[in-house]
Amino acid sequence: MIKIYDMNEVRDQDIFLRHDAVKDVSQPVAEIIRRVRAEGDAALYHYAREFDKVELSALAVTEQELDEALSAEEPEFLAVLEQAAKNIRAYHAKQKRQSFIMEEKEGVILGQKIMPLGRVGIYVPGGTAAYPSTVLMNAIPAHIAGVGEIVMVTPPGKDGKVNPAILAAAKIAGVTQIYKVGGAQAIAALAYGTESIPQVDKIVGPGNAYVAEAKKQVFGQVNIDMIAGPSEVLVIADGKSNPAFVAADLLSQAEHDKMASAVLVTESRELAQAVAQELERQIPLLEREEIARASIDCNGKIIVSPNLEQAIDVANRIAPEHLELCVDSPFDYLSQIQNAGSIFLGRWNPEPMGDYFAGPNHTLPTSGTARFYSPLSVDDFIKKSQFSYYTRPALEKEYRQVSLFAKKEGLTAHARAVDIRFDEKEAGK
Ligand code: HSO
Ligand code: ZN
Repeated sequence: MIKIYDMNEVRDQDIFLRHDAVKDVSQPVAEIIRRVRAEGDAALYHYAREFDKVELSALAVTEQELDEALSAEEPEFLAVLEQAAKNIRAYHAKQKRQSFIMEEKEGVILGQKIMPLGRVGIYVPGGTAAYPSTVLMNAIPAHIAGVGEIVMVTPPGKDGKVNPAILAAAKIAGVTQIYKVGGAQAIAALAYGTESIPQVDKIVGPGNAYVAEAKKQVFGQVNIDMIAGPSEVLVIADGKSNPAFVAADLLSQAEHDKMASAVLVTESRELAQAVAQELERQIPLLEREEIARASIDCNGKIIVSPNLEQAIDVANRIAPEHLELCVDSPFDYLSQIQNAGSIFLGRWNPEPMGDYFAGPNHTLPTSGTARFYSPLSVDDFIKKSQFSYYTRPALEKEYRQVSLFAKKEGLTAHARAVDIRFDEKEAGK
């Protein structure tokens, strides 16, 4: 049963589960990366045998397999995927940045140009965490940024096939290549390239402890997105809230993982008690009862706060991945929220709307990292170059200042590169 606390009984750092106790897999991961670098595809076939228990004849998913997957899916589900993709595209299209060029001084042109990354890798977990929604959320921003090649990797099942819903989502989202490889070996393949799998510039997407560790180890060779921890939701609800709705929202995150944290902060002790009872009523109705039960009992909390302002202060201090504001006039509080990955405003906006459909991304900073990380966005798939241009008269106006600056740093070759252009003796050469 979930526990109810008074605000002063819980420390901020204990509100969400801390997961610094994850087991250290750096050694086996380093060995997998070494072997993929040394042996390429042969290592990938080897690990498919060892970890996925499958003898693959090829790593790439063929067009035919893709078409088969699409025709295997229910038209009704495909229509939902299409609509979700449309909403996600419309939202992310707003994130596109413009290059700029400025000429504020005569003869000086300065600018910044925005370019898509050339090739990105998207990791999609297998098994029960194989979410087509995550394919949409990772691939669509890349596509909108203009990334030319979007390479997806995902572990095959024992039958050598990839979950058809994942393939359908990949097709809709604009993924360009798909390979049947998972785990740390997939990350190594994307980072260094093999005979079949092209090297990418950035790897995004969630994964288990091995995948997360592999991403850390290849960082620098390639870029990576953030390292995701277990899901978290903080629901702030006033006394008018429907306890059944609040309990359902908490459970929607609790069912992800035994390590997930679902926490309610409310000013109403009555609501606190009613939600606790609702959780007991609803947990047995769930297909993933065991996971939700473990998450709620171990990491779930209900905290009674003296008022809404203090509830918002808690949110800002712990920086939740998801923050629900189940109150009247939720927009009144928006400006007070400083730290949260995704903010769900109002009583009719349960968190799963964001997981699947509304449009904003569901790849979000966890474990307090919303203090400095942002949701996955088009920005993750672009890079910038800057440029500058000077005419001779423009340089003539400024070179003395640059020369002085350079000499102050003791860098006389720097000074010389500007001075020499206006030295009559040198200019005549
Ligand atoms: N809530 C998860 C994303 C997800 N939910 C995928 C359902 N499918 C990320 O925080
Ligand atoms: Zn979810």
